[in-house]
Amino acid sequence: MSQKEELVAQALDSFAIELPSWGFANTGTRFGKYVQPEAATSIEDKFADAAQVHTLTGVSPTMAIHVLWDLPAGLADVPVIQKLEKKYGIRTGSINPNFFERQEYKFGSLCNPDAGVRKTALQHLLDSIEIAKSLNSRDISLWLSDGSNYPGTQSIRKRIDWLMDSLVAAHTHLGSSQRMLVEYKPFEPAFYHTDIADWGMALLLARHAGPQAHVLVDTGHHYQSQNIEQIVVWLLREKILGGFHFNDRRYADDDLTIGSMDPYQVFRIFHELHCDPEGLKQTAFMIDQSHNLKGKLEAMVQTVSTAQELYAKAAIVDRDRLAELQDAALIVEAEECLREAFWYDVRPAINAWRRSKGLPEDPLAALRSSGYIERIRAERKAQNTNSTVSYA
Ligand code: PSV
Ligand code: MN
Repeated sequence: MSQKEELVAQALDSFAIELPSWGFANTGTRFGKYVQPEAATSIEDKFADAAQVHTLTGVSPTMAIHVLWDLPAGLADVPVIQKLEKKYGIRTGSINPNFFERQEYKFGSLCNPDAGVRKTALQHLLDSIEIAKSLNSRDISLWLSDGSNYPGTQSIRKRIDWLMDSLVAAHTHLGSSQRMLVEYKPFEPAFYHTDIADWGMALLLARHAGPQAHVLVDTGHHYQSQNIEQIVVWLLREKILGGFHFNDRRYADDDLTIGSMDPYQVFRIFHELHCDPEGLKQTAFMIDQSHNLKGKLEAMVQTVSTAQELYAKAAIVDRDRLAELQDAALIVEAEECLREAFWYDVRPAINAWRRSKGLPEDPLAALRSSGYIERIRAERKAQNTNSTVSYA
């Protein structure tokens, strides 16, 4: 094995990426809904689909769960999930409370000016922590749609205090090995201000909440051309990076497959993570994509494979040499050193790694020839054509 092949194999051995339950169900855009007959229609379907992706890729043993969508009865649904975990060999990953679908949340959840609504939202967060405890889930991943659409309509200042208070209160309920991940997003659905708009706000909130709170970076939640790897470096340096929601974007939160627009960006993020092995160990990789045009399973398999490729490329950067070149300000050589890893074709080494694990060399082709999609299409078709579409 060449040194590069060894580095690729080593990197892949410790790489895992979490699948989102919402990525398997039918979802819509604001304008149209294109129903996929094979989409998951129940939490059991989602577990089955996640298991299929994991069988083909070997690196996605956990599935993130959205509380309201997947556990409509809350804690009472935990035994259902536990049964499915056993049946399909997939563990529950991060628990995502839902702060945006109740009618009361029109003007916010944890930041709502109405103390009663804030209490309801906090209770939901505490229930989600209990759900996570019963399912042995480490991460409770928070994304709020809170914000406002027009200047002057809400007190940004008061809302910070309300949010801080809730996060501090919730933090005291975390189990000793649990984490609270704080996700930021600059806009949508709120268009004037969102209460956690960027990584600075998420960082301050997490710091204030307590030592088990970390920042979650969703790659789609940045302004155009923002340098995400620089944010990653800062968060790593502050030991507060908790994880990623991976997707790609061209305009905003487009939910495109990872690296489909800018693979070099994802490579640079992974490179910065490889530069900090301790930080890397603490960082959860999760997919946050919901596809309307691509087949849902195909998109997931494509995403997992692409993530592996970009992670492996970043693993073979000659970091010692790069550091020397940077220190000597040999800028062309330094840039070429980084680019050399990016352009190196890691696919043969990944194929060899897959062979050694008894996995198909081409998971996408294996999915297509497995007959799985045809089977679920036949089984779920009737229900999908009659069902309503949920949004994600
Ligand atoms: C919001 O855009 C978000 O990124 C949050 O992580 C949600 O939980 C997820 O998408 C829902 O699709
Ligand atoms: Mn997200």
